[in-house]
Amino acid sequence: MTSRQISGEAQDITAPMPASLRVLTPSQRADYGRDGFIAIRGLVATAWLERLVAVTEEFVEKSRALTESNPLFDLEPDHTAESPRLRRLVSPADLHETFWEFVSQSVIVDVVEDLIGPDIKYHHGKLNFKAPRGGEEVKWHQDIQFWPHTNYGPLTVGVFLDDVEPNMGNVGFVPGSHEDDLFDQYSGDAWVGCIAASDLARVDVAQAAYPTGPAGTITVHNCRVVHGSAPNRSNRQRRLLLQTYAPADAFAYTDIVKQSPRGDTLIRGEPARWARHDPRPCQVGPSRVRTIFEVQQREV
Ligand SMILES: O=C(O)CCC(=O)C(=O)O
Repeated sequence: MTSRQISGEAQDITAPMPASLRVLTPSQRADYGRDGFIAIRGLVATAWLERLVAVTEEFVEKSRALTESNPLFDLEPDHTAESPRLRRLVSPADLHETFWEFVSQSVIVDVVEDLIGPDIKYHHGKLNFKAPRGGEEVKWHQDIQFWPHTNYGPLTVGVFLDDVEPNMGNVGFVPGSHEDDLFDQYSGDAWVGCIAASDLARVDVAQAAYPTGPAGTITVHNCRVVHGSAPNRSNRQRRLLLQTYAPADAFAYTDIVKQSPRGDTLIRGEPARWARHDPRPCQVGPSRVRTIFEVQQREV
């Protein structure tokens, strides 16, 4: 497998422009098409944020009883009952109706519709934490190799549950990288879930944008965009609710979310009768992986 995978003509990452947009301005939609990501400050209303934070805190309380990670709770090595330090709550929409209502019915689905059209599948989600003065680095990577699909329409919406300033482990996105190579995220036979240093030399990570904003700010990034995040160097926690959606005509090559009851569910519009294929090859990561933190931190 080589890391240069640009054979075949790319398709648009957006659906055809609808007669009217639900949330985005035409220029935000164009920015997404050009850069592969956008950020919208303070989009999610306070009432929603309060509900999301309240259920998040319920899960943090539950984590106090744990001494090691399990399939739902990914813990930092120094997690304790007195001072819980989570890295991730896996698949929150399967665990609480509030999360499911938010990911399947809120304004963020309208944003997704503006970008990928009216027929939408929820693919999977997670709640990533970065504890104060810690949190793990997430190395530069592209998402689609983790959950390959027949086309590159899938995207991920990140919702800030906290006010995010610089140096809080905010995610950096490399503009335009969705149009470049798809990189090999194996190292030999091992799945490492990140881009090799030798390949990174070809990515202009110095140009990465690191959106900040008040709680309720969202980011939307395409599944090919190179992105990553540093540890949280501040004294405040950074909680980021991430959910991935796919146009109905993007079909997953692996059953990676099949263990999730709500994974790969049509949430809006009609099911597709035809799969749409992007001619560019897609690397296929393993069907069963630990979380990105575990995979990347064990990289040799
Ligand atoms: O939580 C973060 O900082 C980044 C997460 C991320 O990029 C991912 O889970 O793919």
